[in-house]
Amino acid sequence: MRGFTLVEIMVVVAIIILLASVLLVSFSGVFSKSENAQATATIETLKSNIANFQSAWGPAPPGNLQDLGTLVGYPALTDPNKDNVGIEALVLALRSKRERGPYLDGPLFQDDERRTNLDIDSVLESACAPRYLDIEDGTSRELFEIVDPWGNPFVYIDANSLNLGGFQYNVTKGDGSTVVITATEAQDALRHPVTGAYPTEYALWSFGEDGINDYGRGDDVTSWPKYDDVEE
Ligand SMILES: [Ca+2]
Ligand SMILES: [Ca+2]
Ligand SMILES: [Ca+2]
Repeated sequence: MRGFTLVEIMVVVAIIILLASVLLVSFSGVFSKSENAQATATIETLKSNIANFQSAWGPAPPGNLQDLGTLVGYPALTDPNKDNVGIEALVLALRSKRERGPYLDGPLFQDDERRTNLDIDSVLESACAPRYLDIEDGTSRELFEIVDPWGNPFVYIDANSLNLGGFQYNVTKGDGSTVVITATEAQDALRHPVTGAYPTEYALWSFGEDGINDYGRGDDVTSWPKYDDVEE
């Protein structure tokens, strides 16, 4: 009986490597699909929370603390820093108990994996009083962000902020780096290539798996129907 030749062994090893890599690729496809599905699910939850806020307040939640302060009758409210402004204002507005709030999904708010505070900031205690923001007693005054499955905060911009000349802020990514979001760039990217319309009242998106801000294009996960299959 003869043994295997070196060439035969190498062929077998090559086949095993090939099969393993095919399996690995299909598995990672499954993982990225489930992460995309999770990002979509979080956006759908927030959309429904925003709809409840709108039915009580009229407008969509403001996309910065200055505008939120004006809405709740505490005009001195300002963003303590230039990081994560949109999503922080959204989360804070949805936590208000006024009218029929709080509007923010309980399990989402309790989930340490999805609720974080990457820039470690908080809102003034006086603004949390029942006649202003009406944030529940005993809950944190931290300015939280909701993050996507890749650890990056969702980006929120309301129609008013979009139209403020020069409006911009940074998004602190999970890896500590920051990305600048500008209203000017958002206006270009969010405009529908055919109809010229913008997402109604607000836009909420995740940078997607690549962690790069595409303003809702490319692999970003969005609160509005993607424009990718539309001819530009
Ligand atoms: Ca901040
Ligand atoms: Ca924060
Ligand atoms: Ca992206």
